[in-house]
Amino acid sequence: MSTELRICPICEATCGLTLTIEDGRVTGARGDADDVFSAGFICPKGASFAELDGDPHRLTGPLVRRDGELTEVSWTEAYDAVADGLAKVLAEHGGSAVGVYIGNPNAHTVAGALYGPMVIKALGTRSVFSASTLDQMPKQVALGHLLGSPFAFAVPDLDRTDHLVIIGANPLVSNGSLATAPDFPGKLKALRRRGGKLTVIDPARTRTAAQADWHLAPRPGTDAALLFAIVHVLFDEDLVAEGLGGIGSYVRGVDEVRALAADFTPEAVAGYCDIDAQDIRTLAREIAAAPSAAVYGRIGTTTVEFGTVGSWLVEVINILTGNMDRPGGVLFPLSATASKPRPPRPGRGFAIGRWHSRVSGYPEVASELPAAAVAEEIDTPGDGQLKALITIAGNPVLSAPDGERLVRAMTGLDFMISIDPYVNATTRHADVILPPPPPSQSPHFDFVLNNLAIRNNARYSPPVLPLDGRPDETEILARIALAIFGVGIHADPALADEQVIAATLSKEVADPHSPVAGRTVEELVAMLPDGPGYERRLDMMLRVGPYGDAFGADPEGLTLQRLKAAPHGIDLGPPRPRLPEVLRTPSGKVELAPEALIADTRRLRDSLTRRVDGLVLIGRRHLRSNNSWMHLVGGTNRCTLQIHPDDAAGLGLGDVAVVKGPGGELLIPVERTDDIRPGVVSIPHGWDEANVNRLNDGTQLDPLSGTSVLNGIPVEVSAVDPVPSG
Ligand SMILES: Nc1nc2c(c(=O)[nH]1)N[C@H]1C(S)=C(S)[C@@H](COP(=O)(O)OP(=O)(O)OC[C@H]3O[C@@H](n4cnc5c(=O)[nH]c(N)nc54)[C@H](O)[C@@H]3O)O[C@H]1N2
Ligand SMILES: Nc1nc2c(c(=O)[nH]1)N[C@H]1C(S)=C(S)[C@@H](COP(=O)(O)OP(=O)(O)OC[C@H]3O[C@@H](n4cnc5c(=O)[nH]c(N)nc54)[C@H](O)[C@@H]3O)O[C@H]1N2
Ligand code: SF4
Ligand SMILES: [Mo]
Repeated sequence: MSTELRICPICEATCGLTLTIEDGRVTGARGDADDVFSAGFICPKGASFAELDGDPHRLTGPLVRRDGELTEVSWTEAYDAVADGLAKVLAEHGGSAVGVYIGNPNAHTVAGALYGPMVIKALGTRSVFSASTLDQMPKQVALGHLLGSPFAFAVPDLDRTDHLVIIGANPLVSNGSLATAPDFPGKLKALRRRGGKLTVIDPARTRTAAQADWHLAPRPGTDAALLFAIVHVLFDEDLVAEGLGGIGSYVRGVDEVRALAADFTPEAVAGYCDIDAQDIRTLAREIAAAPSAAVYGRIGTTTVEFGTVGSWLVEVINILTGNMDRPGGVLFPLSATASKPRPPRPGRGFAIGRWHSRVSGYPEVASELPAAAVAEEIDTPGDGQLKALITIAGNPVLSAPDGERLVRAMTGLDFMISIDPYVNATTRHADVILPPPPPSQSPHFDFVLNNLAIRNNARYSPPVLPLDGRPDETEILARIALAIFGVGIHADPALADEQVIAATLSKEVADPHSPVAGRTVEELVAMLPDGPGYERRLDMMLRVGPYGDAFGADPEGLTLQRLKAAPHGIDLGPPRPRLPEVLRTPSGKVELAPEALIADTRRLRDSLTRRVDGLVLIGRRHLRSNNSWMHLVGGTNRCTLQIHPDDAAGLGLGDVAVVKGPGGELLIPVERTDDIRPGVVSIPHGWDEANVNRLNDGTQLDPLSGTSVLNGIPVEVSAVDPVPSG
């Protein structure tokens, strides 16, 4: 028996785990007490690492469709099938006829961070879809308009804040998102121990809400109006922070926001949000009065009708109360693989709609089209129709609206590849499934999530166990890219890495502000360690990064070798104020009142008077599951309809109900609970047998971000008659 360290790849908290290894496989997992970032925390999902890693349902080899059936083949045969299938589509229709769907785990794998983009680039396709438009894209669009960069996430300073306002998130279950923080439960307890306050705004009394000092339960989909009313009170009662807490000279548009907020009095929104006007005033005063405060919005504020407006207003409140870019408020992390900050300079700004989707004309957002549009782009004939699809770590049939249409569409494709360890609702329609090895055989570095970490850190896990004769996921994706580039799928995958390294370093040496300005690419390449391409790339990124050794120029600086010598990770300190560095607007300032948001404010104002009757649907997550796939390894979660007992009684529900939405209906067991407010029902997503997203026809999107409305959908619930048993 031995132990090995491995960062958990399951959720955004990135906990360090100590794995027990017996007979060449993982048999247990516990929190690594010496991990510089997570200090021993583990949740039930991480604790099931061994079951997940050794899950017998995981594919061990590739499958290729032969005579209609997915059939086990050798890797060589599978690669040939990929090369042939792609070559046909590319020859007849070009790379633009190939769509790519990027799923959530790409944020958690080395392959997803470094090699998925290569496949997209090779295709040159504009039909890129991802889980982002089922998730956080509204936040990115808001940040893009405000700061000029859709990736400049400001994260709540959980360790130091005096008042944390959580809106539309349940981190005690999700372990946090867009705020990479192990041990959220411990951090919330510490907040209250140091005399801080926790406010939770959520239509359900979640585990997080149950811990709060104050829980407000609005009607789903109304956060933007609620937040606007808080902004209104900040102006109305003269609560805007003097000098905006130090960033005043970097902010323009305050007066425009004041004017926009004029109509959103607490009294005007109270009925719409179903929140007492006085409570809104109190909340605004408390946020303004706290020595520091952080408003943190997640899924419940983004996957809604006014997702981008709501996400914008979260930051507007943080800015107006002087809490942006200061300790205790919200701060911009600086990852070890981010590019080293250059002197502040105006940027090109941010715009959506550089191209539009073919069928519905949806604008491009951050180089993507809405996930809700995949099916129509495949099943609508005409010029530019998608003929092939590559899914990488995604399950859009269950995750996106109207999966049934997507299934029908996929069966009409000329060719489909899925890179996924499981046969599931999506991948079962592929012509080729290429399974990555389990996490124990894969490397780990958080290229994406370190940009969201509440404390800067760098940690690297090499593969814990040797590959059992199969390719790494980085190799699988590199080979697909090489096939598309015309180099050949059986070429050395290292070619792809060396090309990226040469291109990146050429740019660096030519940039006068780079730490390696003026040096030669050859010299730098020669300094990279022998090893897998992903390690060479990681070393390169670290060395030209903010903490790097600048290829020897700063002998104290970070290299992969140093990182490997620190298996529990290297702490890089708390995020420091650095707003001027992240600003990329043409004005070089925070644009507090961007045009696009001003325009959408009108739509919000008009909706305030809309009559609302009937039930609305929201989602929920389970401690022991992850989106559509972790309940595959068992667990105690249940896919039920949660409903307030009064609503259930009023509808005369039995044990099972029929739920009807704009897109379809489903039968589902009923769970009565007063943890959910009347007028609201909840169903978790990701369940094949009761796919909640079939209730959604996919036509309702937040127009600024192309993000599906997944929370706040009107539904009808009725009893099944006669009530079936069980
Ligand atoms: N109604 C409703 N719908 C929702 C949501 C909601 O709250 N309500 N949430 C939305 C959100 S936030 C998200 S992020 C999306 C998720 O949407 P998706 O990303 O489409 O779905 P996941 O269920 O995360 O699917 C992950 C897939 O990756 C595979 N996988 C796991 N590990 C690996 C790996 O290491 N490599 C590869 N190649 N594959 C791997 C799994 O088998 C699975 O097929 O769902 C969205 N859908
Ligand atoms: N255990 C577990 N952890 C996970 C996942 C998982 O499936 N399981 N998924 C991962 C992924 S992909 C993501 S993106 C994150 C998401 O992390 P979170 O954003 O924390 O996700 P949820 O737990 O769905 O919390 C969303 C909350 O919003 C509430 N809500 C719904 N509608 C509204 C509304 O209109 N207004 C307000 N104010 N609240 C609303 C819901 O009741 C719910 O409690 O979690 C990640 N972590
Ligand atoms: S909180 Fe997330 S990263 Fe930490 S052990 Fe659980 S699943 Fe893994
Ligand atoms: Mo997500």
